[in-house]
Amino acid sequence: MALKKSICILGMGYIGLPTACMLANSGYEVLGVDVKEEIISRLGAGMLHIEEPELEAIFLKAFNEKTLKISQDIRKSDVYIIAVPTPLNSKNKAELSYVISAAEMIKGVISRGNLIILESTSPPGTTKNIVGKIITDGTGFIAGKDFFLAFCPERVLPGKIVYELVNNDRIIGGIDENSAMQAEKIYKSFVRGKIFKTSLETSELIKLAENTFRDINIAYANELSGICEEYGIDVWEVIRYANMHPRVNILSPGPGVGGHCIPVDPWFIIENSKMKSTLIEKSRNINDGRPFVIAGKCLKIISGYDNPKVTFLGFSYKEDVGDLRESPAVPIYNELIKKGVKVSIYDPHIRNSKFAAVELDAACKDSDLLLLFVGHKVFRNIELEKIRPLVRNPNILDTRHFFDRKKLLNTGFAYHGI
Ligand code: SAJ
Repeated sequence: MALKKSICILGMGYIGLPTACMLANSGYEVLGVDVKEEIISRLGAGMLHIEEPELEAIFLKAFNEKTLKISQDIRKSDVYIIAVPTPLNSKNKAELSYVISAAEMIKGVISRGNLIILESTSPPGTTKNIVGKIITDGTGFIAGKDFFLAFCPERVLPGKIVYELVNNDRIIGGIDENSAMQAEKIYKSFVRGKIFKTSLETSELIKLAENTFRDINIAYANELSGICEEYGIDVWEVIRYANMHPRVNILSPGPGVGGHCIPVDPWFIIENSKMKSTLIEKSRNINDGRPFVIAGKCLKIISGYDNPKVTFLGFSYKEDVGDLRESPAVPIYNELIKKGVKVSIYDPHIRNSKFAAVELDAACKDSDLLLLFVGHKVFRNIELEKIRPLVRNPNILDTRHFFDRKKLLNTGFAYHGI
């Protein structure tokens, strides 16, 4: 019997781990590698370290069937997939040190004919000039001749990762056609969406262009909400009806743009570009300013109260996830604390964090303002009539247009929107 092809995935985070499970359940021998000991020991004991719908089932299948193994050390494989973080540094540039150390690890074990795929979102040129170059400098192997090199950006939505990994279309960039074809074979084992092949740099920019489009659109919605407020017009009604036009799709205003991708990727487009993109930068600044606008609104609402208390309903960066990365809730929280406001948090999705939430009743007790920061589905079960007697002053600031204003007024709360 032919030996199964082996794949080593570097980075066992939100993308690397689900991808490892998919491949392990699709006929490959997979080794999941991470440098963090606590991640390795949890996964090695058959326990997840991240919350994501449907992930546990596919992880346990691969883990129990031993097609997915976990290790802190890299091992010789046929294919190497890099899925490590590429955060933003203090100068708004891509921090590529994790990509560099992953490539250094691969350099030590790579053989002729192997395939390397970079999945981490990166500025154009990274796959060839960083990953490819490290391998060539260390081994003399030439990309496209001695080994295959591809970029295949992840495009899945946190909260729907497992579904979207299978069903989304994928873009694959290769240093040459053969590299793209080799990578396509790997993804075809579990992807039901279409797969499109292009050049390395094009695929790198496609990923950034998608998230930047969303950032600019949200910045527009946020700016529109400020303008509507000035005119005394309901921004949600404007957007709802404008979006009925067949060629308009304005996203929603909110308390800011969080997560590890949308607030980061627009900077990757402009970091090496000589053309000054005022649009991309301005949109980033508008969205980064939103938490301060919301904190200002909170302070205005509670301005007449002694020793005020604000209660966050939701604290994660978006609905139905426990992910706190770049959550705009944090700058709002800090701003309120700085102004001497007492703050409590109710977010049933958040665990193991210094912002770990208390129960709903305790969080709302003696509160002067409930700040609906993110509209988790479970919040639909909150009975505001029962919360009303617990609070000191019945105010709600709804940053997501989550509550029905009329129904809310019947519960005795005052409604404040954006
Ligand atoms: N947000 C708004 N208004 C909106 C939509 C979102 O304020 O109308 C805010 C959210 O509350 C959140 C932030 O933007 O704080 C980002 O949320 P998101 O749902 O727009 O995106 P992510 O970061 O969870 O996932 C994005 C997705 N990209 C696109 O939809 C183009 C996903 O497909 C990518 O795979 C992911 O980034 C990534 O990893 O790059």
